[in-house]
Amino acid sequence: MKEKLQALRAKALDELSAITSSDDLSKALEEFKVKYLGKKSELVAVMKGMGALSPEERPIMGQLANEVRGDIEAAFSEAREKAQKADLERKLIEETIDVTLPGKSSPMGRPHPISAVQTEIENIFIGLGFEIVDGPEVEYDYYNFTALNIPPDHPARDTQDTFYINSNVLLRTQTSSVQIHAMEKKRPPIRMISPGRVYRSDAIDATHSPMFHQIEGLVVDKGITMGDLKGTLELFSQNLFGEDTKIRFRPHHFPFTEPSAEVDVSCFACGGKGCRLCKGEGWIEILGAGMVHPDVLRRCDIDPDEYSGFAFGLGIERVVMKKYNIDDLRLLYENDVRFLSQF
Ligand code: 2U9
Repeated sequence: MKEKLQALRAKALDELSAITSSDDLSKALEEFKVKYLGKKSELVAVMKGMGALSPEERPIMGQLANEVRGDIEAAFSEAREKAQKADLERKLIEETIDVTLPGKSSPMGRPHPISAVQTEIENIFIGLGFEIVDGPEVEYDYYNFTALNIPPDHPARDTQDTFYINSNVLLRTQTSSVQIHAMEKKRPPIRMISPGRVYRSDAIDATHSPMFHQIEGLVVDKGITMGDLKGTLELFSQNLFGEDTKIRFRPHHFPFTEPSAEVDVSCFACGGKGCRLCKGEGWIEILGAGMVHPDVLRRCDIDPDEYSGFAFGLGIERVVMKKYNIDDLRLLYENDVRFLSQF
């Protein structure tokens, strides 16, 4: 039995030293523990056989068996500790964080040029005491056309080719419908702008799109004149295009305003001398405007003998294209970051 125990110790220690260099250390160590120190190990089997020894031999063999067990356990603990240390060192090397490395930068987003110009225009009008009012994009025919002096057979309906949802519901072609709702609900003084998407059944090309953005403005109060309209649009243009900007009114016709005008701003690229941006004109057409037609006021139960108002409208895309010298409207809708990141 003595030889058996000593041979067992030698075999275990040999096997253990072989394990240290094996690949899957923790698995090999676990298997070793079961094999040499577990309940079904050879050592336990030998110890169980001690009952057959003589009373003199039993304590000597018992002591030897304990020594062998102690040696194997000590060697095992040392090997496991070494393995754990090596594992930790490997992890520390592998998972080192170099705090001096530059971080990964996430690209900063920015508002789309249409949103940026819309916000800029909104802020100018907020500064002039206007409120911003939103309204539905799906609208009754009445609010989009009839209330604005465009009855069912009016030729103006042809020039604003419309997406109809049914015979009296449509996608709004202008945001004036929001202002009709406001005039029905509120009493003057009214000072508001309504920005938003509008829809016209146009084929898309460099200057047309079936969806675009407008801002329309409305002021209704006692004693409002064309002078107020001119002063407001002049201040607005100087804020948006620069303090030397001049404006000019050219007579025009809109069904919902009388008198009506198209409004040009002096070219902010050449100051009015004439250049490519203004096509040699010195002026750029930006706005439509006029005094709110008395019939429009009357339909909203506002007495035109007591109150008067002015209104104006502009297409945001047109302003963006002029401001940033973009010659194709489609670029604004393609969402190509290489294009958008320039603004
Ligand atoms: C009410 C009464 C009148 C708003 C106005 C224009 C002139 C105008 C166009 C500019 C380019 C639309 O985007 S565009 O195609 N708009 O020329 N808009 S006056 O007139 C109103 C608004 C509300 C109650």
